[in-house]
Amino acid sequence: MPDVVAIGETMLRLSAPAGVPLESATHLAVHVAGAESNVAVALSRLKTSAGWISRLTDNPLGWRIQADLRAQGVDVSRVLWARGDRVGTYFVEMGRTPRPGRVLYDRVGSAMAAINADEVDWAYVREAKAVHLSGITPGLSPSCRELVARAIHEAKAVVSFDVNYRARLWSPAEAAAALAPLLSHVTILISTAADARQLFGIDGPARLGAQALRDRFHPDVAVVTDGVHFAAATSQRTFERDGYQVESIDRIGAGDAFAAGFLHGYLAAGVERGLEYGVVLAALKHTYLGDMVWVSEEDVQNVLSGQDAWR
Ligand code: KDG
Repeated sequence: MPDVVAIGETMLRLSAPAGVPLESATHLAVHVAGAESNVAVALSRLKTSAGWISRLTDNPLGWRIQADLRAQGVDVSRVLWARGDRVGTYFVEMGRTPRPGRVLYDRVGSAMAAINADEVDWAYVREAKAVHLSGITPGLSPSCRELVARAIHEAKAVVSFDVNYRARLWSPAEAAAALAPLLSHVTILISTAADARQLFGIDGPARLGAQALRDRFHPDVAVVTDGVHFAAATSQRTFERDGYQVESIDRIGAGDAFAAGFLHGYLAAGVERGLEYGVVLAALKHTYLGDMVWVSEEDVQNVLSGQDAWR
């Protein structure tokens, strides 16, 4: 049984090459992309075993997702398979300062949106040391909302929850109303400073944001990130950590990399180690195209020691 079980939707991400607008792209790169499976992949690469639960369509697009996650060592044995429905996709146009990137979802009616919580192997979830969820899933459909509530209820150990607000799914008010009752049952609550502000009106520096989130929802640990620049985590004590300078190729998935690093470090040695690994993984993710961070323990140690890997 894996140490961590992540639950959520994974799509195929179709990206135009950097500098090419979607409206004129002649080819699109295909990447397997899902906030929770990104976390499972990074954990697995760091040797924290991970499983992923979702619902996929039984066709070549679903098989592609299964194959890529399995290739990263993620246990996909509990994925539910649909005959109909479809695999969600999304299109990405890469931004370059000062032009923002563009994301177009095509995921309504996906196999995951129609998941039935009664079909999930909850015994598998109960045996994990941690369950990782995100605020994307409850925004997908009523049955996904039920699934997340059930997962929190069934989990016997750590529940890690990344707020992950997605404006293309719902409004801040809708998201806040749906997430608030769930957040008061999680162990680790992770949010960007922007999401904490938009959804919960929590403003100010990451340290105060983390404290305010903990006061509001009472998780064991509240973590607030400010892009790659800074992160703070509050439990009995508050820890802070500066991020690393990055040469960014692709920022999508950096928040998931942070969550994976945090969870990996937290499970091994507590909050401070979690923060340390979180900021390293977020920085490393920026250097890879696609959603996944192709990290190894050696990469983490190189960043932590300021080593140039060529030496
Ligand atoms: O964090 C990256 C993910 O958000 C992205 O790959 C797509 O999971 C996704 C979503 O639902 O937005």
